[in-house]
Amino acid sequence: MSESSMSEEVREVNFDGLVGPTHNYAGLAHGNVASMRHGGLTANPREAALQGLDKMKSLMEAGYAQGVLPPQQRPDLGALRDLGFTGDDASVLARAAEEAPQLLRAVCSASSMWTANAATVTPSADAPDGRVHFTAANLQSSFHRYLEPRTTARVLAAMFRDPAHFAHHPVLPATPAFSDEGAANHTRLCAGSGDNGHGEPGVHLFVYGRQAFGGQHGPTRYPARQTLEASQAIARQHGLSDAQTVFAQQNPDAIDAGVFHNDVIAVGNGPVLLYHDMAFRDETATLDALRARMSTPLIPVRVPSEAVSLEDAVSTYLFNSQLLSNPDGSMTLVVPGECQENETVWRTIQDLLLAGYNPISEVLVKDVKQSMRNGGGPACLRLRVALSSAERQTLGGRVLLDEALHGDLTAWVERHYRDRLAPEDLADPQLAQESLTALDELTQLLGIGAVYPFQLEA
Ligand code: SUG
Repeated sequence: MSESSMSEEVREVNFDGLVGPTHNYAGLAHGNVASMRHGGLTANPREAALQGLDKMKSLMEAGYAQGVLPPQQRPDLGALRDLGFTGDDASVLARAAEEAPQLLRAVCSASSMWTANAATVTPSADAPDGRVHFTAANLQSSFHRYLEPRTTARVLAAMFRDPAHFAHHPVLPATPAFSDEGAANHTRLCAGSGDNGHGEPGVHLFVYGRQAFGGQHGPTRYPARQTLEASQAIARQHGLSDAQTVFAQQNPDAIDAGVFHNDVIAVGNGPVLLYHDMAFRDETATLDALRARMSTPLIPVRVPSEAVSLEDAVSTYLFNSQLLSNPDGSMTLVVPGECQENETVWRTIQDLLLAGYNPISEVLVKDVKQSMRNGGGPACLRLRVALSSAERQTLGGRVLLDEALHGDLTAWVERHYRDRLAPEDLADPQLAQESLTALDELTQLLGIGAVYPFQLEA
């Protein structure tokens, strides 16, 4: 097979996280303005899951390859037991609610829906051994998210299971020096656009918030979640060379304004980097380093603070959009509804992005409000995995969305999910039971085998 026909087969698949049945607003994420603001509200898990499925369906119908990742087992009663709560499930829940309500909220979080934080992925086109490489993120910077990686790694191994095509690396040590939040701080740029674009060799931009060992100062108000040392370790695990990587520090002032991941202030696709002028500590050096490594011209689409303030960027999540390649070389930007509700941001989309000299030619607006209230926009909800058709064919389970799977998942949500979940409902043993029943059925529906602790212990 010629090189070009091989690369033609490569497509980016966006694996969206299915929102779990315990979706709630617990105010757990320090430095994530939306999460801090909405803690204590009553959530609607059913609506959240359906909003996610609706986004997936409309992108699938528009011709983009769409996959799904299952949610996690919540409440995580094993985590409560590890912390000294004993007795049957109902007693563990009751005691946690009484003595440590913040822990109960953490073990109920449906935060695995934000699959941009699930892992960092290197496509086979860039890896020396020609395989797709995965490192599940340790998410050690918050307790509720630290609970995710073990199940995430099992799910990824179940889906990407053929060792001839897929390599899975150990989660980095869960300690502050190697704090890792996955693909939310990793952008792969490459020459190509259009259908075969993702098969071209890529340059990997790793954005870190702080350096564990030395380095320049980080943010002072809110935590920096990604370290340089973590990003470097992932690049090493995946076999990426200096010529393929750029490590850039995030602007600490942006983190202090609520930009807790790089994907809240920048998004890239093909040769395009859409970013806010406050994204990087050293904008010029970052762009120069990318240009020096890319084989075709970088197309920077810079949004200045005068057009969109940092505050508007954070409240509308303009940069947490999905930037998707179309067969004709153009690109579509999938923005959250909040962008349309903000006049300045909407005008910038029309005047600067759509009318500008760049491949972005269309904007799609998706309502993911249930997720947005916890600080998760369209781009947070998906993990990008560029896969050749051979790699797609070896996927385990029924995880690529088609009409039938969408229908089955929608019916599953409607059968099992509550439409109202307040903080005081989290101690309800019935909710824990409902959740296990739903997840057991889901693994059968997806055909991915036993991935949850309750299935493995059985
Ligand atoms: O880690 N929110 C998530 C949002 C993650 C968004 N992901 C990306 N930007 N890629 C977080 O801050 C809030 C949960 C709560 O408060 O109930 C939360 O975990």
